[in-house]
Amino acid sequence: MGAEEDVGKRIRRLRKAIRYHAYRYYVLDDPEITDAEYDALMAELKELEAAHPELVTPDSPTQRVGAEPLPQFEKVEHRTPLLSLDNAFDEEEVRAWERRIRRLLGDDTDLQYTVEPKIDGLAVSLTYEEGRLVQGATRGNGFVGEDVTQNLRTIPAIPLRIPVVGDEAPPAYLEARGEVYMPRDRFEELNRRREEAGEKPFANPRNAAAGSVRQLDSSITASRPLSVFVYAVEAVEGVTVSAQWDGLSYLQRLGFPKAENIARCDDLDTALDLYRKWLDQRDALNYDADGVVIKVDSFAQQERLGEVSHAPRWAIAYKFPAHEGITKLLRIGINVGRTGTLNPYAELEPVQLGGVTIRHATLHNEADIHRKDIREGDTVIVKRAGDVIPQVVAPMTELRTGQETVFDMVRTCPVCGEPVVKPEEEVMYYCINASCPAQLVARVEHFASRGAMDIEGFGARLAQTFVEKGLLGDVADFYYLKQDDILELEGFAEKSVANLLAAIEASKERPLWRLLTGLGIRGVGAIVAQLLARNFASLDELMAASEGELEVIEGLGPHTAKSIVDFFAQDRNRNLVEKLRRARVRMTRLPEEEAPKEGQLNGLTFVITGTLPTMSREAATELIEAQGGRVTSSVSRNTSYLLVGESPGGTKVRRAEELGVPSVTEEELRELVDGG
Ligand code: 5U1
Repeated sequence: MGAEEDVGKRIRRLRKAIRYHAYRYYVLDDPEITDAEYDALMAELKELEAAHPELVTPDSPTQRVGAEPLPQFEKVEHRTPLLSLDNAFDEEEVRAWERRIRRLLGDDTDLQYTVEPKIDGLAVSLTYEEGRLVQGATRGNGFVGEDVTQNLRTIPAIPLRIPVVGDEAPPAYLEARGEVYMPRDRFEELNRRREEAGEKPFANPRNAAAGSVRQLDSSITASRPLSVFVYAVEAVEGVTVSAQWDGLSYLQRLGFPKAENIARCDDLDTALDLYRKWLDQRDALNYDADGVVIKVDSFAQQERLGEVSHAPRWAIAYKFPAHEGITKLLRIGINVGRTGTLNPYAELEPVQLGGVTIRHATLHNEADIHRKDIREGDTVIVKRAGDVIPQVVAPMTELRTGQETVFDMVRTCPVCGEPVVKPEEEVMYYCINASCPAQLVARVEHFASRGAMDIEGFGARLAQTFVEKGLLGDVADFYYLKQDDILELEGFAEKSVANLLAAIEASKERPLWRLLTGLGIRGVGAIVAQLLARNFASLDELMAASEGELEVIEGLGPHTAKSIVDFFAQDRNRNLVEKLRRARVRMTRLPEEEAPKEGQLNGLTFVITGTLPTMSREAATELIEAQGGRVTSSVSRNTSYLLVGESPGGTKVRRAEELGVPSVTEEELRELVDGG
């Protein structure tokens, strides 16, 4: 098959997919993919058509804007079309936009810009005659929309009558344009209620807003928590408005809701600073915004600039990096975890998400892969938000070529080649070969990690090398390493060997809970290990405990109790403990491990969000716990402080705000500890 034919096929597939998603979005209000993903499909199609103009057809989705209005609503022809916006995805594109408009207006022209959030909702036009709302319409295809007046009348933020302000009568005619949206907190509440009632939850606030406005029964719209943000005076009689900023102020004077933090600025650098500020706050806002809109303020200049193909030259949408994207799943690989779990992961064609290049995503387990019908070779939707591990959300089955392969779980361990097993009640497969090198690498890495024995400078790469070279056959071998053995490894010199041996030596004196964590017993992480150290004075005492004795410890479940007993019942593990003992690794608890801690943070509960400037989460947790505080994963009324780093999670920040939980920075935490 020739390359040309391949391109033709891809173009046809893309068109089919775009039409399908446009229909789901515009007609059914039930999209299956995000705007960003839709944009990505359209961008690919545009690119292919630009490279192969002979393949452009008049019915290609690139050749028209929007989709047909729903047949059930009355149609409304807009007096002036509702335009769309050109997008910019990086600063250079915004600067190129400014250069273009400066060329058109004359290089030395004074320019002012407004910077507004680009709210992810449903575009509407609101028409008032003699101060009364007479028509509310959706955008539709930009030229013809739907008459949704009855529905928009139910939204409290939309004035039904424009009041007389001072001695100023309402304008004889006004058309305002804006975006109907659903505040995030109300959206979450609505979805909770829908799920409780067994109804399908909305995918996101935009779908919820659009679905609510486009209801034939307006009492349904009335029951939905909607709001509006108006961003333009499209037409007004009897009043002169000569700039965007003045238009916004005028609308506010007439009683339309004021959007927060809209600014007017004198240069593009300030506008770009504002973009960065919005981007920083994006997750903490109570509405979904997918970028900012930068507009030339003066209407006279707007008029001179005009528009091209349904988008004004005088405005640009500078989009935020997407949290979701589309890419190709090249291969499904398997990682072997330290307990022998076989963890499937997706190897992806690199894709930018939230400003980070994503090459791998988790696939959880075999059952999940089949439930979502994810196949090797699929075009897939991937998602990454905040500090969450990237995930494959779903395949785009409409883009399948027939070449995709259904995933078949391996029957043998990809590292040691031994057969794998799947306990009946579990979803995971395991390699049960105790000497599997992959498990050993993972166990060694875990033992040395900051959350366990904290052997400084020993990470994943060294774990791999030391196991491969046969220097570590189990975790106790750390304490029997010889200078000369390490010196033979590439990249090591006397100084670095001495540093590593000193770090290993220092780890011998770690608190008991760290050793317990480092052993890698299933179900025993740092928290359980600390609980155990509080209840047992030594490793020997713990090893002698029965399941019954363990089960009665508050906070310890029967599964973990069994797992601990099973672990120490194995000769291999008992031998390991003896080997560690001979190396003089501490096996008794430190006095401070015994009782609940007393400290500056006694009784306080923290939740951590975002990346802290100088500490890892483990280090922050350790610091808090060392001072008697607790760290939990979600914000509640019992949370004392939200410890906030860079790129914090929006839900945690909002919840903390709602509940009045104060936020602290890493620096403030240190002050609490040092100066309290
Ligand atoms: N804030 C804002 N959003 N928004 C969307 N302004 C704005 N302007 C738009 C659109 C589509 O369009 C006009 C510039 C034509």
